[in-house]
Amino acid sequence: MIGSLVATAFWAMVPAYVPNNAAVLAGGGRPIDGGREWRGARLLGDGKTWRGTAVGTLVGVVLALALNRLNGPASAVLGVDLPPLFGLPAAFALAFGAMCGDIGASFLKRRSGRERGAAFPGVDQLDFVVGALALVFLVDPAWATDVFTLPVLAAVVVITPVLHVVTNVGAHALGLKNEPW
Ligand code: CTP
Ligand code: MG
Ligand code: K
Repeated sequence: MIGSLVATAFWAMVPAYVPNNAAVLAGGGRPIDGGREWRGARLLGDGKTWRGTAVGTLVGVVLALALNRLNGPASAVLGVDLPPLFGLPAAFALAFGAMCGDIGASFLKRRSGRERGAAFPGVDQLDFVVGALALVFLVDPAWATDVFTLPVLAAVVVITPVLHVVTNVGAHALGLKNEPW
């Protein structure tokens, strides 16, 4: 029961988990805010770039389509009912929504006087989840309500911060990321 909830939550959220990590590897180039400031601080900052956002979104979508091919075999091996296949709109919404949540968090960080790279505990771990879920419920409500029942949402809220901490500490240790958050 718990195992099946965690498997469903994880599977459905992979297209939202990976874009931010892909953006770390792909980042650079022109910042989205073009260097503009608002009320004494950068609108978003140099950490939110067009390239990182585009590559992150693309990687999330491609991954969702790849997961679709593994859905049957993985369900059989794990002995659980994994979520129904990702349609293109749902895949895009999860990936792009995750990037937008992270961008929204940077906006809030700059408004609250946090420099680029500063930690914002709680927000750092869940911004992309809020963005991904909001957009997927908007874009493909039928798929989203089918997959994200209350118990699955609860599982997402529990496993995401754990995964986030583990991947970021790992990426920092490997020298891929400046800060371990
Ligand atoms: N990145 C990017 N575009 C995005 C998100 C991330 O290019 N939309 C890249 C940037 O190189 C960024 C790195 O991934 O520096 C790490 O992402 P993140 O931790 O979200 O950004 P920070 O640099 O910490 O900036 P902020 O304080 O605004 O979160
Ligand atoms: Mg950061
Ligand atoms: K972030």
